[in-house]
Formats: sequence, C-alpha cells, structure tokens
Amino acid sequence: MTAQRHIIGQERKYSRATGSLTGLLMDLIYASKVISREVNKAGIADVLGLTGDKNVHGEEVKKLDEYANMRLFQAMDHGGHLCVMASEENDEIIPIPQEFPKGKYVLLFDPLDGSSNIDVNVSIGTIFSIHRKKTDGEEGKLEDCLQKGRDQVAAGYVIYGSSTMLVFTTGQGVNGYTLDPSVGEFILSHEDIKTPSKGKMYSVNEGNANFWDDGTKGYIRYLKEKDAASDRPYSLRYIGSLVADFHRNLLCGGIFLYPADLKDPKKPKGKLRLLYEASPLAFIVEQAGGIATDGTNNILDILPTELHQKVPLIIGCKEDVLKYQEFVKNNSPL
Ligand code: P6P
Repeated sequence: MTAQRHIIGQERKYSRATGSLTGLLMDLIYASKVISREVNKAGIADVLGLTGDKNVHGEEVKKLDEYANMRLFQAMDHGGHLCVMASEENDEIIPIPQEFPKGKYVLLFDPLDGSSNIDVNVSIGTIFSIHRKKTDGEEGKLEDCLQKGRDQVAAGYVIYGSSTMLVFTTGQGVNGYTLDPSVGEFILSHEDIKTPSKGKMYSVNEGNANFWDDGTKGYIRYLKEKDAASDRPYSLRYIGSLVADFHRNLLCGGIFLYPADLKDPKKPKGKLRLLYEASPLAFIVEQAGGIATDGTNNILDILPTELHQKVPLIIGCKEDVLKYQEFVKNNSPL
C-alpha cells in the first residue's frame, strides 16, 4: 500500500473532499523524497558544512538546511493548494508567487530540524503543520499562520534515519510510511500508530538541570527513584534531535522534555518553536493517545502571538505527562 493510494483512500471517506489536501500532501511527499536523497548522500556530496549564513535565530545555517528549505518552497509554491507558507529558516511569512494560483491551506514547516547533527550522521527530520486559511482575500496573511494547534488540518514529520519515514495525521489517527528507495515510494508500514499510556524512558538534556524550575527538577528526581511497581527508575534516552527523540518515544513509549531555562535569557520559554515543532508533534501525539503540555496548558490550546515563538515542550505518554504536570502544580509558587 503506497502512501499515495492510502491517502486517496482516506480522502474518499469524505464526500466533500476536493482533493486539494491530497494534492498538497503529494507535493510534500515529493519534496521529502528529494531531501531524503540529499541527506543520505551528504557524507559524499559537498552539501556538508556551513553556508556562512545565519538564520533568523542567529544559528549557523548548514547547506542541507538551506537546501531543504529551498526544495520545500519550490515543491509547494505552484500547486494552487496554499495561500501562504512559513519556515523556521525565514524571518517573515512566505507569500505564494503572484504567477501561481492561491489555495485554502497554510503550510508551516521546519525544513530540517536537528541540523547540528548532520555532520555526525544522527537522524534529523522535517516537521510540517497545515491549517486552513481564515482571513478574507486570496493572499494568506500572518494571521492565517497564528492559529491554535487544535485547529490544524494535518501535521506530520519525515525522519531521515536508518530508513526515511513519513509519519502524519489528518485528524483520523496516525500512520507511518517507510520509503522504499528502490521504487521511490513511501509504503504504509505503521498503520494507526498508538503510543503506550505510560513509558519507561525520558528524554531531556540533563546538562540544563540547574536551570529548570522546581517542578521539573522534582519530576526528573522522581523518575530516577527506585520503585519497581511504577517501572522506575526510567532510562534516559536523549539524541538531541527532536524528531528522532519524538519518533522513538511515539513508537516505544516515553516522555520528552525541553523545559524553560530560567537562567538563559534566550530560552525563558525553552528552545523549541510552537508553530512548526511543538504544535504539529502535539497533534500527532494526541491522535496517537498521548498528550503535550507547556507545563500548565495543553500545547494545542495555546494561541500563538508570534511566528517563531518558543514554548516549553513536555510531550509523550499521557500518564507520564500528567504526572509531570502534578509536579509543576505542586511546586508552583502560586
Ligand atoms: P539541546 C536541535 O538543535 C534542536 O532544535 C532539536 O532538534 C533538539 O530536540 C534540541 O534542539 C536539542 O537542544 O539544547 O539539548 O542541544
């Protein structure tokens, strides 16, 4: 079962479907195949190394970052399904060129997350979020991008690892497709993914432990205590590549945390971005039976105010995330 056939089959369940979302997903699938080809040959091609440029966040842009960003834009700008795009690599929203027809969807993406891992051959990923246009007129606006995660039409990621996998949801469960490079097709390999209600692993950068709030410190201490009845101590699994850490926890169970950093003025809300990292992954995990929070609020209920705003992200098995929220609540100074 190819991704294309499976997606069209899903579309046929909705009599009012116009096929535009299917077309959009097909264009995304094409872009992911092209990026996968480059990522998987980065070791021998000259795409490794830095461009010498910096992105909107002051981070050095590696050539593959730039390449993935360009490829996604070129694959998505002419299909007539989108009214506007936004990327982690672009300061402002990305309009659809005037020569192309405009559509009713909005695409937000992180073209290649975890790119600091490219040179050391660690899995990296593309993350995407799709909303419906809500403003009047043909052209998409910033307001169309600043929507709650709860209102997403679809969300997904591509993980470029030992194999390239596409994982996404349109609100009817989560499916995973593995790229068969011999035919260049994504094949349905993980149908209706459900994450366990409770895991045995936690993913966090312990190097930041001194800068966490008391609730987070208490929770991580709790995970390390010995208690066979509640499967503790948990094992620490942290790759430092969001898509890789999230994907492992989604399939095997676990909790990922990137909390606020109380000592770093650059990370008062943590490091991860709401619109094209936390929100899409929160939609996926909730569709798979998990949950995502910023410590207090469900990620999907946060109304964005800025394109690149950051949020603390605690995401994974429902029982684990709810237990974390208890620690935050009990340690809250309120
Ligand atoms: P730290 C990669 O740079 C990234 O954006 C995410 O993919 C990853 O989860 C996080 O940063 C790792 O950050 O501070 O632990 O190195």
